[in-house]
Amino acid sequence: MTDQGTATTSTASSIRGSLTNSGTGGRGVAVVTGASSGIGAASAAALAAAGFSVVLGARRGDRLAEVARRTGGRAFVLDVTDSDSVASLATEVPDVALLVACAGGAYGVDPVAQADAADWSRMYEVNVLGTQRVVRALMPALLTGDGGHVVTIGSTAGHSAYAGGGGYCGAKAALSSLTRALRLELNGRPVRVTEIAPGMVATEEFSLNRYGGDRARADAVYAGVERPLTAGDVAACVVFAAALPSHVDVDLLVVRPVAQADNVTVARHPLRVGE
Ligand code: 8X3
Repeated sequence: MTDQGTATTSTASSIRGSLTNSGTGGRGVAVVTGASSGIGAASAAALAAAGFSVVLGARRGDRLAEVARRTGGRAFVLDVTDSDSVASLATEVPDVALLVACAGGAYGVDPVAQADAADWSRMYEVNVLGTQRVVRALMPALLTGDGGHVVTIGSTAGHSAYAGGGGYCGAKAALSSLTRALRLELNGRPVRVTEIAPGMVATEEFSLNRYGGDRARADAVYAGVERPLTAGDVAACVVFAAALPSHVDVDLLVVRPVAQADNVTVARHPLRVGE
């Protein structure tokens, strides 16, 4: 059973005792970080619809509460860059079936020789260290009961670099390495480890954040592209990997819109049909 329509925002006590795998009767508890928008919010909604009891984590409490209200999950104000915040989440979810580590983002498109190291630090801090903190804190809960599943939201940027992507590609490559190392370290334990690596996804914030709020440059990323991926498309991949039998581990799922052949080969016109 999911708790549709009973969303609450919590920094601590209100979800205690209510979110355990044994208590939900459905697919168990799914924790989604970065859940206040984009792929995280869409994943929370899709997982709730698929029968998970969803805990949504993100920094922006108001926005998070609104998403939780829509999806029927529980909101937990979470900053993955803050170890205390992550530790406090861990005390609230003793049994976790699924962790979707979605908190992340891109900041800047400057070439390596001109980039601001602060942007790179921020990307590494959220995408990589934030994921590591959450995985570490929730691992006991993931190993409880029948075991669990860690899904990291990587990027095609983590698998092939492009000009202007040095910082982001590096951070997502590190996230991919973290994910693969984790799978090796957990071999012999009942925990699946999956990286989902999307290409071009049009969300409300990703490119806007990357271009420092410059709407025109953010929109230009998707100009002319027939149907970039949506957050919901990626969420469907999360549900696909999670819903497979528990002995089936999707190691890496790379997903792009049809109009994108690789990171830099993008058709910016309607797809041609016929001869
Ligand atoms: C987003 C894909 O191509 O903008 O993770 O780096 S890309």
